[in-house]
Amino acid sequence: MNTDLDHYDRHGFLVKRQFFSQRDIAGLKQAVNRVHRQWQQANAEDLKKWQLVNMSGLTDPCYFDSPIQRASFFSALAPTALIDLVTEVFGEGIHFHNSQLFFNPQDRNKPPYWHRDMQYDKTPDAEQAAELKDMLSLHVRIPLLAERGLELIPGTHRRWDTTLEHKVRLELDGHRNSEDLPDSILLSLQPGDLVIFHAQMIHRGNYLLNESRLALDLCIGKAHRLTTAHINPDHLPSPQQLKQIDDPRWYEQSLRLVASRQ
Ligand SMILES: O=C(O)CCC(=O)C(=O)O
Repeated sequence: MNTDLDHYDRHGFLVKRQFFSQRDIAGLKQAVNRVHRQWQQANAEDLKKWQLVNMSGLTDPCYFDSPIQRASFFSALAPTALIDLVTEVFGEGIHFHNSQLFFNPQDRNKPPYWHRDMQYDKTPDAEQAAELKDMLSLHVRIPLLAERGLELIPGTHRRWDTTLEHKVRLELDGHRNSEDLPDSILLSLQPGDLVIFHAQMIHRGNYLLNESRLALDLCIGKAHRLTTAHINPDHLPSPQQLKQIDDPRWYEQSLRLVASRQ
């Protein structure tokens, strides 16, 4: 069996050390910083009021001066080596869903929160549990700064919660979602490292251990009725723009899914 797939199947994540060159990371960091600065200016009040820890939709046209600048960002997010790795491990039919950036809250003492991504949708918990084995929703994590910033509970991509996890994650019976949970691991990552993990496994950030944090995250996956509806066409290239993207495979698949919704 493919060792990456074997690791992922057992634990719900895989880490590829120094998958990206420092040159790739420098290019991504420059492009991401440009978007992030614009977003920070537009969201200064909310950043403080809500102590925000992430932004999403970095590919939105509002952040780019020209279609070619945007196309080159799409190319940088999904290089051929990354698409090939993901295809080798998870098979064909992967689409790009969205992009995010995780950073420290202004108040670093804000407690991080354990969650499974879809708990913030309206889908009942029991339905999410039932669908777990049929869903492939992945985070592709690309730290742009060294961090100890991501905590995961291995194995929770294929089993539902223990009683304690359930109470902590959903803050039941007086529990807080920031309480420590058993069997978690905290990843130490360097720029160049790549992490791929299941969006529905139990995970949280860590803001205290990182002086500053800039963790780029791509959401990708295979079509599923609970997730495909949330793809935002504004964050995808136009069909004409595909020609300007070095390796458009993930974006072609997203556009196909969006077209099939109509
Ligand atoms: O890295 C983090 O801060 C948390 C990550 C997270 O919540 C997510 O990827 O959904």
